[in-house]
Amino acid sequence: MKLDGGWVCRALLLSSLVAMAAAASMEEQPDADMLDLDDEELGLDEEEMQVLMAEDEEEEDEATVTDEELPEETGGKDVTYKTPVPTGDVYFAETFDDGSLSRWQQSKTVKEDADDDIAKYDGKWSVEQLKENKVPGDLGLVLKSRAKHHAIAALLDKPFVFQDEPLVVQYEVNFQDGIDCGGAYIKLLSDSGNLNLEQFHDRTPYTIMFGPDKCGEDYKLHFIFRHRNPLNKDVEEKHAKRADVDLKKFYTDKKTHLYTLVLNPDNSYEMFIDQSQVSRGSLLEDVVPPVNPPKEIDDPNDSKPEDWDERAKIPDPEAVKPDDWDEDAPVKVEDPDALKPEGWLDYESEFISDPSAEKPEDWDEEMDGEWEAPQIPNPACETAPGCGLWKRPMINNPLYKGKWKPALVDNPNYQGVWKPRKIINPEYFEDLQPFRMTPFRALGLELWSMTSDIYFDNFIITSHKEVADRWASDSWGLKKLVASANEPGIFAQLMIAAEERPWLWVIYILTVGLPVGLAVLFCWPKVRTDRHTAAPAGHWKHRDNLEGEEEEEEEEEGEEESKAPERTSEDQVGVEEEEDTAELGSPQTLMDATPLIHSFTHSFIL
Ligand SMILES: [Ca+2]
Repeated sequence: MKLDGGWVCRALLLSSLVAMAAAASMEEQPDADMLDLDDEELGLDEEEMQVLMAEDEEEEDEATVTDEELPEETGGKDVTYKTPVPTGDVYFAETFDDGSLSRWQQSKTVKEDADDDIAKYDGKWSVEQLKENKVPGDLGLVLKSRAKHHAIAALLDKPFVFQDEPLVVQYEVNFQDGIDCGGAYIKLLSDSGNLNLEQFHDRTPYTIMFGPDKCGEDYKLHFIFRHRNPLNKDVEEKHAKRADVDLKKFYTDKKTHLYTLVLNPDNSYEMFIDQSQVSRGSLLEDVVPPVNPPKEIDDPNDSKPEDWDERAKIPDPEAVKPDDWDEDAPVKVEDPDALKPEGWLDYESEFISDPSAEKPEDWDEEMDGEWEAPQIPNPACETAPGCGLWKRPMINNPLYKGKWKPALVDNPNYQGVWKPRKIINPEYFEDLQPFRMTPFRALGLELWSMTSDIYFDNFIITSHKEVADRWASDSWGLKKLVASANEPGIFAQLMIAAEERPWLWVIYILTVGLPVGLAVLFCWPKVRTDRHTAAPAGHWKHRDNLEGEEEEEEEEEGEEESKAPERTSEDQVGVEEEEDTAELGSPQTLMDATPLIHSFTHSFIL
């Protein structure tokens, strides 16, 4: 028993130390990640590193202050921001870093079918820095109003025409105040000839709608395109299937996320968040409703014939009710085996007239009728199994069969479930190139939100994914770097997590607290014994010779204490040397080295 206790003690101490060491190493992890990010994602030449300072003095001051704070924020790494420049051909690129909306047009119209007080597109837009994890010099477009309609749009450098080149659309969104109910999607406005950005509203024809949207607990990443029916020229919205990942974290963590849509001339599409693919599919197969209608449809003029037999099974016409089948046999019958309990009082009534009752004095027999005493339970029955006429209890009738029904057999005339015949769909067409959508020539945001301060930045429209990727590493990559550097350590994260989910404390206590607690529980009595032993070395030596019962040990403790002073310091040294030599020997001697472990733990804590 003593031996087991010692090992348990050591195991607990060891597990506690491992847990502490693991926590310590995890705490170092964010720094390591940050450094990796720094090296990989900055990717900027020294010559390129210039701080873009805002033009007016106020902004300049702000940028300077933030810049001074930045080394601390980024763990000592100096992050220098330069407005990104597209590294290839683009249709549109916008950083907002010049602080103006000069190329953007705010809508001056009203939303159709909306209440008068909110119909106007009067939601405010602003160009400003992120509220948290600022990158000095980096500005973005911010939706500023709650519960208002916002609409703003900008013309592309040149219209995008869907031919043989892919379409890559990318931008950043940060729900700085979270998102209650609202969208952060963009619309690529169709090149309709009469496109007027001042009149941009919810019905303005668009070619593609793409981006995050959220209401209630429904987190969406829209990719909708408007397809023109080549026969009747009707336009219909086609919705891509839902993303394969849980989107909630992207919309609620108040970080800047990067949304990318890639459409290819082979009709494949891909969606990325933070450069990780979250959905892919085909415009021909993975959108609802499908681009191409079915070749055949049910004939609307066909109807089921009256004599169509859809019964797969029918009652067996050959079956005959067996002669001994008694449909009238009752469900329950009296139990013929029941016996009247002994002592049953056949001639006593269950209730009798109350003998103590008296006719009230004011009883008027003419008015009230003849007086009768009230009925009470018969006292004679209280001690008997029963009174009055004994009846047999009812049981299930073993002869009961109920109504006879013939068994079901396969219907020889079964014709299957009726379906209308198919005819060629008069509206059938086959568009094998849904990628070739209506050209677009403006990018617009037409949004309603119950939460303000939605931040947008770094819109880019190009045909080259690598251009968008490079653009992202020069812009969003820096935002990510700063945000990562400002991440709380693992300890703080655990505390934050526990604030939201108090049950996590149970896990923490089990993983760290319990081993420590048990270690103290198991080891404490030994420590106390060790401490009040005057000559530890002699004591260890003595205990080596013990076979192990605690009672014996306690009994002999007094003797040890009286013997101990007789030992010389040299004796003790000699014994200690012996102990050191023997320390790696048997488990017993290992157990006896507990003070060493205590000493080690003590110095670790210090
Ligand atoms: Ca920017």
